[in-house]
Amino acid sequence: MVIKMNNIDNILEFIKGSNDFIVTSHINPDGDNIGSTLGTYYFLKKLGKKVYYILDDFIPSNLSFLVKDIEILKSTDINIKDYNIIALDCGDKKRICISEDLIENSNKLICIDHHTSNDYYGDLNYIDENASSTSELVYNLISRYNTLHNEDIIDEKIATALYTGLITDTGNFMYSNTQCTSFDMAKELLFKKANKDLIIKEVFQSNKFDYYKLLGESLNTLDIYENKIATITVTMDMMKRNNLTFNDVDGIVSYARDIEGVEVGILIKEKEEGEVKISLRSKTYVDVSEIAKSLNGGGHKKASGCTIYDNVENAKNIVLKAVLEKI
Ligand SMILES: [Mn+2]
Repeated sequence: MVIKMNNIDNILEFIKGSNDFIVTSHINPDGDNIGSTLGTYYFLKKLGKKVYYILDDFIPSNLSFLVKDIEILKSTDINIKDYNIIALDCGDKKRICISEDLIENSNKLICIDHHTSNDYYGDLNYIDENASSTSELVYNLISRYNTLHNEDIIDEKIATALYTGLITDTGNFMYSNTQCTSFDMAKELLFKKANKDLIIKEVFQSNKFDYYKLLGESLNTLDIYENKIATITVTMDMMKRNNLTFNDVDGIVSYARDIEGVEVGILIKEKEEGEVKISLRSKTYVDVSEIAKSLNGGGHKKASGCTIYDNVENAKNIVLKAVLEKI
């Protein structure tokens, strides 16, 4: 039976009765992607389950400290039959970053997510678009387990993973998705020895020199339209020139959004020839998830993305047109 509604207890019940799990997340990993997946990984391990962390993508260098003690596998690394999948932080089934074969042959697909665009694709779902982060949902899930079983599962590793997801998705408690519950969670995780100083140092204070050279180049591409839309463009050539990979270049879009008077910031980032990743950020009133959805992407009201299969110039014109219609 497909349960199309949120039910933490059903998910916990199912986890209790099953043994083998794949945990995974979306392509182009970020802090919440890795934090929520890793938190779930350690949680399941503590319950004595067999768990595989699979992600067919590369971990950005500023987040690799989180996963240095565990093995992240690729879909082609394993050959298992009887297993379930927990997909974390994936707003769309197509964004789950493991092979289609693995998804199709799983017993059950459990979806835990906070994207506005999520259509409840899992067999079991826990989706809350108002949650700060998927890490907060994993925190709720583990807390509920603790309550039901009178246990104390959250240790330093789980706390550090979930704290990373919380602070990266809320922009260090700056964005409007930050709730009272986010601070409750932060407080509890710090009690559990979340390594906050290490997280801040690794995630925010370990940028490469090359990153700043690329940032300088990309700020030179800044354009403003109607005083409300700002674009920044990063091409493959620029990344190559500065020895950076696609996943290492994150966060630049905020420079576009954070300009006075600008409502929508857009980053146009070339992934491959003919494949351009678009990141959209809004400041107050524009719902960028609608714009992303109209271009086959998705996300949150104030942070969304999509991919346009065209050259950089055309991709920029396509996304600009879509944003101008909404502003
Ligand atoms: Mn997230």
